[in-house]
Amino acid sequence: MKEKILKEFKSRFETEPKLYASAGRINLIGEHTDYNGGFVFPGAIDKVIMAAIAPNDTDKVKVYSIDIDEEVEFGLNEEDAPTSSWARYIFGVCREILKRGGTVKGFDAVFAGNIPLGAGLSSSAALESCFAFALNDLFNDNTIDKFELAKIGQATEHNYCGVNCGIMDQFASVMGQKGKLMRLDCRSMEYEYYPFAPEDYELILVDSCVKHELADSPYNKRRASCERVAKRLGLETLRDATIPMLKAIRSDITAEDYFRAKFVIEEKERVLAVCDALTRGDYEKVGEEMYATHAGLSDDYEVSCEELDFLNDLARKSGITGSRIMGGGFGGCTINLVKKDNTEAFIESVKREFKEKYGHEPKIYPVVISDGARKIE
Ligand code: GAF
Repeated sequence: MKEKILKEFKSRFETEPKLYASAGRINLIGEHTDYNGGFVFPGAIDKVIMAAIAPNDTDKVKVYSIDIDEEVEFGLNEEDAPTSSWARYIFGVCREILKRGGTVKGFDAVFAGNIPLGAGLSSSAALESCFAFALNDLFNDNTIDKFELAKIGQATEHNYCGVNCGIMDQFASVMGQKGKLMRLDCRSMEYEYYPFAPEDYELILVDSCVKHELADSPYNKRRASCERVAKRLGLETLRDATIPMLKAIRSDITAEDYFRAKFVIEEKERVLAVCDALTRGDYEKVGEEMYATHAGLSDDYEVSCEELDFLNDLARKSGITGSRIMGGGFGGCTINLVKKDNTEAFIESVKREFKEKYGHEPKIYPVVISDGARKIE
């Protein structure tokens, strides 16, 4: 990918670029908890967005996307927002840096990626993080704190892309470290790295290839439900809510809001249970919690779909340790905790049975926990 990007850059621009990359992410557990002040447990993966970038001594940004085969040019003022959705991520990052008093000048860039789009692996967060990291290096002497780079990506989603997301994806993409998952407390923003290299288990993603699209999706409605319940409870977020508190207001809120909040409260506890289990090396317990998350995401939070439920049932039937829908939902991947001895048989049966039912094989990605945003020398 590096060579392809550099070659493309040379064919379009005269300057000598620097190379940057940032990663997609997985999340072991803790779904839809980030914007509720809860805990998440993500890690960066070995699939990235990579960009070659060089300042161009103008006030214009010129970016070419190799994968989409499109070049977009835009200025750096608010009214210069491009229409192309992928370019809005980059424009948003520039604007958010400028709004914080940082520096962004004109630049030329070429980028490409190998994060499957719409698979729930946060290709958009990787794009934001890659450019935020690069612009911090190129124009700001790396004075913007890394956590702030994640917040810049999140603000880009809110203000330029129509997704009221939490901080998890951008955090994982920027802060990820090889071989380590991270437990992030999305209220205090404190985080801890957890080495994740079980001897007998591995993580496998099964991509249903049902494309998920969070913009204008029910994602924002889920968040609004949670915020309504928190407000009704007199809390800032659902972080301090409990099931008894929720039951006490059940008759005052809609059934839909009740079940959304119930999922979030239970999920918060599951993340803590998984942290505990990991410390003890109890992967069977981790797996149990993953199945419970899936059930909650499907029945109470209603962000699953037929294909993902089918994949989850299949994993359970095949005796797989843990399985659940991963990320925002509405399509994309399941994440599976699989005993290494079972991997081959699981992949074979999941491909066969899914194809029999839906006419095409799901895609399989082994998870390699890797570094987040970085400069490539
Ligand atoms: C999406 C969002 F971008 C994240 O912030 C998070 O809420 C996730 O869905 C669900 O856990 O990836």
